[in-house]
Amino acid sequence: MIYTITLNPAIDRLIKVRGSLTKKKTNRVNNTEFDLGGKGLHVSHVLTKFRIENQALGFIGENNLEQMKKILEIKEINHQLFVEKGASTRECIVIVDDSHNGSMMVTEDGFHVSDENHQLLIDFIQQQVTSKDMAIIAGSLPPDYTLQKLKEIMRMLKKKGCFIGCDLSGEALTAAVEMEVDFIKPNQFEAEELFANQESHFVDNIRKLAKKIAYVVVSLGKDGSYVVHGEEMYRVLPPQIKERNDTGAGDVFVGAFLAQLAKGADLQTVIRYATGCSASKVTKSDCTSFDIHEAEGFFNEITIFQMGENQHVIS
Ligand code: TA6
Repeated sequence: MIYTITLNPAIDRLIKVRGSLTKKKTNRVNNTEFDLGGKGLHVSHVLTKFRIENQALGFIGENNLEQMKKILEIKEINHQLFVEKGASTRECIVIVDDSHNGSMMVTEDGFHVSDENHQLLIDFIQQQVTSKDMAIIAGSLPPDYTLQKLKEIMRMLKKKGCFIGCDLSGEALTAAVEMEVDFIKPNQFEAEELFANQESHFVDNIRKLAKKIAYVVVSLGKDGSYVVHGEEMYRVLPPQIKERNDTGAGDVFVGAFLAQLAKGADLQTVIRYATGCSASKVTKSDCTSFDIHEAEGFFNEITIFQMGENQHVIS
């Protein structure tokens, strides 16, 4: 079982505007849709598409419970989300326009999670998670949710001996690194922040991280990624595609990566699926859709370059 943990879930309000989104201009809306939001929930959606048994854990607001439940049902998300009374699940506004030049995301903070609900999550992990499972904690922390609480979750998962992945940023990412989790996926800026006090070269710093963390991915958006596992380090170049909405591409990458790891695929296959699925996601206009067959069709267009002494292009 793979457990995804979304501490700060969201409903994505996808707004499509006509022409190019421009400041100081009246931007006219073509269409508005609601989609699943929150990084761990997105990962669950990907795992479900790969038919990997998974359960989404986290919290959900009482006030717009029905709307969120409907979205979870449409996306076939198996979940155990603890309901926060009197709270509303936040909205993340995602704006796309006709320029095919990236989406814009404006997100609310989210709701305060009570100590009782935090404890319910801890108890659930204690009772259900086993060493054979995988867990991925993804997305921002809710307001006032302390680093201590996040560390408590990580400690409980560590105690269980399961594989732990984290798609976190800032202090939460630092905590994940200190805890020596098994997988992280910072983007370039998050990684630079992490290496702020280190003098060595960016690539050497990534290599160093991989001495403590089994799988380190640094995503570079359109420019692909670095992937390091033990002594193996790869620079991955994605296929060239026509971009429609890049929101959620990182979550699809993480979901496909974990799905392939869970299936026992070799690292290069893992990288191909993660990169291909994420590219497929970017060609779609909503925040979650991607196509596994389309991703497989991209495999020949993905370049995987092995770095180090024995540098060579693998495909
Ligand atoms: O990665 C995209 C996304 O999952 C959006 O769908 C949106 O809900 C957002 O991230 C939430 O990110 P955050 O870091 O605030 O948890």
